Amino acid sequence: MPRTPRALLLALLAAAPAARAGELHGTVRYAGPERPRPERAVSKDRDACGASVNDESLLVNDGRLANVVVEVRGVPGPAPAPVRGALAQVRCRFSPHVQALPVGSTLSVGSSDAVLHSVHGWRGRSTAFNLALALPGEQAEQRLSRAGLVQVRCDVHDWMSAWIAVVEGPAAVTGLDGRFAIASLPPGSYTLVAWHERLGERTVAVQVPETGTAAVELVY
Ligand SMILES: [Cu+2]
Repeated sequence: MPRTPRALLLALLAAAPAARAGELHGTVRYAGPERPRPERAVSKDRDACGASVNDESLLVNDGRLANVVVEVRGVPGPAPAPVRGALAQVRCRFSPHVQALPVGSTLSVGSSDAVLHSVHGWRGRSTAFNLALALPGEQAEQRLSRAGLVQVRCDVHDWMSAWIAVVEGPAAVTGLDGRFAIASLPPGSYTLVAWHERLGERTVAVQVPETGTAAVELVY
């Protein structure tokens, strides 16, 4: 009996294997001797910035470490699609402090402060970009076309610092609870590379199952 195109399509769909994808989730713990740095007094623009700023370079809650970038290396298939990321400036702090964005993403930068900020991106000692925002509500955009770490500083307020990991693989950043999750990974054996601004890099081998989740724990 000849098949109609619709019946043929349904038969093909039934024969196609379901797309398999697993999820990786984990926790980053902190067992090291380093301690958070104390708050520091603000030396200028106190009306807009406040009297003091807390240090965000080492955030530990109950032994769990925030702001760790985790990236899965060696995943086959297309790289993660570019997205639109955001970097805000509120009371002379960058927010978020750490983020991971795929190569080719666009960073949308905004300020709600009535003071001049520069949004100065550094790759090591080289300037990657430098945007000036002088008015509340002002916006600027920056494309992130190269993989690697970018530190963002403000040339006016030396305490302001943020990090952008421009990544080639699936990635996430740990929250205040030290946890992260990366979904839709094809099954396989990969390397998970973790990076923290003060504590450096750790790598761990991970195995993503055909369905379900793999759990991993990292300790600094
Ligand atoms: Cu500033």
